[in-house]
Amino acid sequence: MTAPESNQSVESLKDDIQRHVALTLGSDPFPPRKERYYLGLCYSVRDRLLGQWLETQRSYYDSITKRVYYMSLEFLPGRFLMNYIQALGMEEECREAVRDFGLDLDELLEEEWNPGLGNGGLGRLASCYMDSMATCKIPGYGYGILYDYGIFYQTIVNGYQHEGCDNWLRQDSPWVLRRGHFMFLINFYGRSEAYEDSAGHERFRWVDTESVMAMACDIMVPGHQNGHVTNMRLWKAISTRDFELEHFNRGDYIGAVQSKVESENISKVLYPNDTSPRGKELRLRQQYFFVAATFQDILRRFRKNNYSSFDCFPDQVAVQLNDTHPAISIAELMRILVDDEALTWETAWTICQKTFSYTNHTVLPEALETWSVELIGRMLPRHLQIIFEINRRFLDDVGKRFPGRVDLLRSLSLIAEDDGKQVRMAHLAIIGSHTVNGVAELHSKILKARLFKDFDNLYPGKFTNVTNGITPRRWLMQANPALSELIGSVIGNEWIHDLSHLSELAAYADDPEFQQRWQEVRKRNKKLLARYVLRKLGVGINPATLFDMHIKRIHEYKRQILNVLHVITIYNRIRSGSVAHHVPRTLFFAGKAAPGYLQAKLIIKLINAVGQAVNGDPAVGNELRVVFLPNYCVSQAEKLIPAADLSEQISTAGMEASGTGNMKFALNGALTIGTLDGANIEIREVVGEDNFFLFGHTEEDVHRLHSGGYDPVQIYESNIELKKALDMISTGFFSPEAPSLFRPIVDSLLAHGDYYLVLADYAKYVAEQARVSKCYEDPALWTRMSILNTANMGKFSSDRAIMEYARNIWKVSPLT
Ligand code: GFP
Ligand code: GFP
Repeated sequence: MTAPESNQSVESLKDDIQRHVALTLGSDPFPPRKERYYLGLCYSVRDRLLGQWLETQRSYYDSITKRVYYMSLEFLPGRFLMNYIQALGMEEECREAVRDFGLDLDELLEEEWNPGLGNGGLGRLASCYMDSMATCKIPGYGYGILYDYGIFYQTIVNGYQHEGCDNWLRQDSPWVLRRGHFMFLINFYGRSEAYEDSAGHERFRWVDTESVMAMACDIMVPGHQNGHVTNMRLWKAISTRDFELEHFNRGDYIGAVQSKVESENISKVLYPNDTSPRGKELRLRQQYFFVAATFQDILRRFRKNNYSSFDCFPDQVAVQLNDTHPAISIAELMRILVDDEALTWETAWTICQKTFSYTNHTVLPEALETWSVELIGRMLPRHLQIIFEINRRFLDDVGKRFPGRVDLLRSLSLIAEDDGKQVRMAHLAIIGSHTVNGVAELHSKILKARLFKDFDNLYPGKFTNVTNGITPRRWLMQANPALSELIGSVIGNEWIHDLSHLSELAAYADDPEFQQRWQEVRKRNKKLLARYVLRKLGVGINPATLFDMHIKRIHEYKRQILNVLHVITIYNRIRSGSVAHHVPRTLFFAGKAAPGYLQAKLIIKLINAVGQAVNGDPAVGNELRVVFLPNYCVSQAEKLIPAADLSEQISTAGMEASGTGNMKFALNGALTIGTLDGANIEIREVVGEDNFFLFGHTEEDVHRLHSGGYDPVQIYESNIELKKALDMISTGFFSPEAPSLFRPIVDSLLAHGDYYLVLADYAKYVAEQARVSKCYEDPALWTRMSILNTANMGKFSSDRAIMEYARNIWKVSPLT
């Protein structure tokens, strides 16, 4: 750890904390109060990073380096305070300073609200990547929106999910630096007007627009003890100063103010996913708002370096589109270059294609974004013209290369014609980018072989893979201090910067003394979690049981239902006294269902109903417990994952693009039960077949079964345990007050064809779970497997992923 500099001493920290309590917060420092001292500590830590942040930003200008812009409508950074403290290498000093005031650092940390500015994997990935960009010194920025309301706050009432407002900025955040002087004008609506320029060329301009301002709000993202601090710039919508003329002229003052207030709604709320965004005008406004603001900022920086020509723009700027949410960027950059900068279409297009790259995160058809031509035409009339022109030139080109292939033109077109005219944002992103990547090997293969096959034929080499990664700083060092310390005691701390060093642990996998220390750490983590559950839910759980965790968004493809069927099966076996290899288990579920996704919400109710039946049945005793932890978020994951024995990664093969939760569990020594899906495949490759519980149909099987011949009813009829479990659900065993409550779930499996192949994988899953129990009964074997999981996870560091992006896609090098 770094040696304390003068402002890192305990005494200087203490002075600063009290100074901030008195002079920043205007509070009496005596007696020391937790909430006040928490903020005092935040400001004191922030002070120590700000200098490094400024220095880093200046160094980008000094070295005239190419910069990366990671554009993402979602970020899930988790709490900042401990992350900042560890980045500065000041944990011990902070502990001591607050201890001297009679306070406890771990308690202060709990004061912090989680910024829920994302839905799930995509947003958390963006934050892991920010951490790695800073740690690897890649000159880059994150760009997004500062939502006033993040992902909803979930409570469970009578077993049902309830959604509450997450107004995380209610008390302001010490981490958000509002740049009130830093604003850009963003236009919407109006019309595109043709005119002739002085040379007699036809040109276009966007006129009669409505506008709003985008204000920059910055959050620092520090690298780990390297003095490098990256910026995450999130935009907030602020109304323009001039009143709406129309209202004003009519003397309608309140009307004018109201339309100003409405314009500020743009950055009010994060959209939950899983509900089709189609027709959601505000969502498209958010996308353009953040794109237009970001590009003004990018161009401002580009100009600050005094470039004589835009030809070198792609040598200075790399833009990564995190999914298609920022894909309208492509039309925006074309508009800027052609309309404002008067470049030719061809020059502008070449610059665009050299600037952008696009990451796809899903193959689920309902998640592929489209916007109606009508909506884009109304809100962004000039952009629609540009999109049509991009499409016209593109289809001309395809037509020349493949004459007579009308089917091909239809499948590649930017415009889908079937369901009213729709702009396919993924097609725009593919055509306008130099590189498109999937997020795990299998997923990237599916993109090339199925989803975007025609594009892959057209542009050989454009599609590539970058397997996702997670930051070891947050997901091992910070979340699991006890295990980190144990690891450090045998192999040192280099793994924090280079996760491949974990492989040195393999030598200790069979060492009885090390095994025992490993088990002690795991036991301790389980005890801590049991205490947390007791505090949160008032439910006692036994740390000696196998902790089996399924924590992620609730979605049918993630198959929480398959897990529930296994729970019911075990429950029935216990009741009938026929337990083969049953090891006492505690099942943890956590995750949010999109508010409009009724089936997912019913699954939450079912999990809770099964939990109620199981936990309340005296015949079960301590053999089986089911808990659903409300309001899953980054901080909760940090508490759960270090205490897991078993990680459930059981999506239908081919449907989970990558998964990153799977990596966090394995890194912390949990064993995985999983399908050959997403990054599970690569995890299994590195940890070894013997150290992974595999089951289920492959992606090719799934494809075949979907093409015809799959009969879930026949499986139901022929498997007694399965039939019994399903019958209990459908006849109201778990919902005596409303016997048909869960019928829609059983109907989706039997009457509606079981699209996610739950029944097809049930028997293999239950059998593999029996093998899990059997292995768990042998602590030496289990511990060996657990150590080997952690030891082999080096590949899944987000540092590795970021360096792949940097080298192969962005063509940038780390600052020295
Ligand atoms: C950044 C910071 C500024 C700082 C400069 C240093 O500016 O506060 O003065 O770097 O040159 F925001 P931009 O990179 O945003 O221009
Ligand atoms: C999506 C995919 C995941 C993938 C992440 C990050 O997550 O498989 O790991 O993106 O690439 F589904 P969600 O945002 O949908 O949770």
